[in-house]
Amino acid sequence: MDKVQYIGAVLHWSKQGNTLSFLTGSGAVQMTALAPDLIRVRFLRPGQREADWELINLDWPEISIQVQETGEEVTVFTGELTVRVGLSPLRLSFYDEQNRLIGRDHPQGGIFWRGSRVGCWKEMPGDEHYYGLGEKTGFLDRRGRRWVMWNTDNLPHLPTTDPLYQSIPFLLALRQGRAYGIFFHNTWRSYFDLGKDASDRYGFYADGGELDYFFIYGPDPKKVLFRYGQLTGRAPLPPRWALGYQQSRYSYYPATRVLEVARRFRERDIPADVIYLDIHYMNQFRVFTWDPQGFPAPKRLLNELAEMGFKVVTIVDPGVKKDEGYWVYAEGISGDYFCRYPNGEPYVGEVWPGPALFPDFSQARVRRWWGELHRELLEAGVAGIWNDMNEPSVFNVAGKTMDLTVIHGEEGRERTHAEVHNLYGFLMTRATYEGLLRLRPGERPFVLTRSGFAGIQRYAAVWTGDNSSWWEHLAMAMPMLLNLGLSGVPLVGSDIGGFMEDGHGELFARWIQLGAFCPFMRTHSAIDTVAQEPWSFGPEVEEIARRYIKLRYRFLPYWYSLFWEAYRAGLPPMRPLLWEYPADPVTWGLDDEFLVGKDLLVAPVYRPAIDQRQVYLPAGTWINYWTEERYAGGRYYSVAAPLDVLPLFVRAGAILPLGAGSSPMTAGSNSSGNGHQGLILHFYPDPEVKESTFLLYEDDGHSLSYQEGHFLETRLRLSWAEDGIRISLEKAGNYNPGRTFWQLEVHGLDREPAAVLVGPGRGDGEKEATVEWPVASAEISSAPGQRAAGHRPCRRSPVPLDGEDDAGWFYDRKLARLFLRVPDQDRAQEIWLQLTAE
Ligand code: MIG
Repeated sequence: MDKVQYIGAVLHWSKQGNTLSFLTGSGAVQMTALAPDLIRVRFLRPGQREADWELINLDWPEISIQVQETGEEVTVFTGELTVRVGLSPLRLSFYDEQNRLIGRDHPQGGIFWRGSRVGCWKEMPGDEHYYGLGEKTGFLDRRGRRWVMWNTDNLPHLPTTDPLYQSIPFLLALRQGRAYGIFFHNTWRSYFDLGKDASDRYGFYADGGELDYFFIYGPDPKKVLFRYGQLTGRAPLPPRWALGYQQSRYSYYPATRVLEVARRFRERDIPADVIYLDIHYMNQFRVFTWDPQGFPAPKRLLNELAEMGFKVVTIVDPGVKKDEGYWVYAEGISGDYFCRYPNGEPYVGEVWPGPALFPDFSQARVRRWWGELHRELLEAGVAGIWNDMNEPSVFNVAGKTMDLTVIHGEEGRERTHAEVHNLYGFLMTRATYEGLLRLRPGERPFVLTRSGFAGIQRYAAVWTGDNSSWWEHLAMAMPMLLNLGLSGVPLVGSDIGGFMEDGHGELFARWIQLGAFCPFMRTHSAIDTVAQEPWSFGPEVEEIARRYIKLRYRFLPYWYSLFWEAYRAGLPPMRPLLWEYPADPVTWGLDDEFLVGKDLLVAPVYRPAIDQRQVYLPAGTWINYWTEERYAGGRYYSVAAPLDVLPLFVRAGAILPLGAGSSPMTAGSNSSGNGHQGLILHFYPDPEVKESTFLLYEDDGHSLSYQEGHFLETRLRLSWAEDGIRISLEKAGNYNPGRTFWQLEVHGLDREPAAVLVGPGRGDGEKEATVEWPVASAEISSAPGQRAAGHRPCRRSPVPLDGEDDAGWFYDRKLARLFLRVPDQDRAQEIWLQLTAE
């Protein structure tokens, strides 16, 4: 057994541009300042080959750094960070602008290696908390365990089960309200030991490859994720329909059954956008084929579904059936697209179709071929692709996956499966995503994946695989999805109702309530389990499902704007409370409630027979979405939660763009194809909140033209002053949603305004060309100036506005709410609710 070696003392150091190189007896350590808050550290050992997986963005504008040497230390100043490099032995310490220690190599550790294993130990303060690491079981805070990065189809998901399908070696650390991140850029089997080996240190190490990590400084967790998104890529906007409700089953079979399920949704007035076809749609599990008995006329089926407003997503697994008469297999053999053993024999593994071969997605030419294979599916009308089993999962073998000696890569650039394994799913979704993009240029691809790696957000949505219909898994979905979000993946969800085992009504009701506020909302269940459609558990549960699915659709404009924020700034729409309240110790481990955006707090019930639950409300005032009751935050409340109630709170000062009560049938395909009908802007003014903003984002919902600037951003602003409430709407961008009127509802007004004045706003309307921290959508600018000239009184209506194309306002004393309609204008608009007579 090799002995652990530590990095040792620096023999010589030098500086080129923003990179410092330190030579030790073990190799060279390179430290590069990519940005004032982003430091890359690499340990280069003799004879090592660089990984080049296009996982990270290395295109950073050069920044200026200052370097100082004192006897035993080299100090680097980036403007935001001070990095002190101890020379004997080599140790890194990171300090903030106020010279407070953020983190440092462990005094007895630092960079180490043993044979091909390589890693780094860091000091672990007793009060530091850890998040991220992708898809893991357990609670929100990752501290105290050793976690493994090795994509595995591991069942069932017990509290101790690790690893699962996704590996995302990104750690978000939070201490006393201040955050930093570590991204370990290494695809080999790797480990994050967060205090298991010793209680005063944490470490990350891999069984091969390089020690290559990025230190990202906050102190705001949003800033860490912003940089992480710049480094590993951001999620493109999903097609709007992918945010709607989706129904799946392993498997809906045959075609008539699919139609029957789809029809039931429409008959029962339950909105849904997508229906999934699991493995039985294929001819004996041959990918890119249709079962001739069950699905004799796929085009006709998909047409009929499209007429009902349904999109179809089909599953595609990586294993290609070994069958001489099967064209995909034949093409793969003649093109030399499959993975091979070092001796040239193709690798064969047992999966659904029996013995199967596995495409080598690490090669660009193979990805191209695979992408092209989707042509017929798309021509038949398939809207999106679901990639499963792509860990890859292999039956009846000890490691549940491919042999580690199998070779990937072009000649001369070969890599073993041990190095490529964690990337296999990522590369498969890349092939799928890029294929869909080529086949349907200009349209947003939709890919759903089980397996992935850091950066998976660039190509796919992620669902958390085979959970079970257990209350424990309803509870676990929250920390799992929250940490996936903190690992840079915004479009995530768990199988609603649970996949394995038999679901039941109470569980389904509670799960659909949670699912309505998860980014990706899909019900799915396994073969041989009880049916799990919204109507499967009797009329009471059906009514609850209908209500919460409709609520999902109401919140779509809000969700959609949050996905814009995810695209622009890498911020997750579903977020733990610590995201917005990092200095509040209660939030550090809180994972049975969460935020959607900054303005909505969701506290699902996750145990049976509950009609009350404890809800922690953080600082500020919170408003019960259902009752409009107001609560002072900073403490727990016991909140009523009978079976049909999901506790839901709105932050005082919030602005929520919501769909009108009559929800569109589908997210992506209402009459104008953009889902904008019936938008209502809800304002929740509060005297304690002087000003708040929300960036409403709109576009065509399906094309890529937003990347060329075809979108509309409306900056909504709400401010409270002595004399009244000001609301302003500032539009920027060149997408026209065809709106003639804005509809507004102002909540919590205990008296009728003396007057409502409407007029032009200041409207600088400037668009920023680049996104820099702090991001525009998170920014709160100075309060709008005095009321501009030219404001006119708006007509007060003594009766509720009836929806005619007419401006006016109506005050409902009982609801304490003001309803307002104002014509849309080209310029910025300002609305002034005069609370005291002038
Ligand atoms: O071995 O395609 O996680 O969602 O329904 C099971 C059948 C293979 C696993 C997926 C699940 C899917 C199932 N698949």
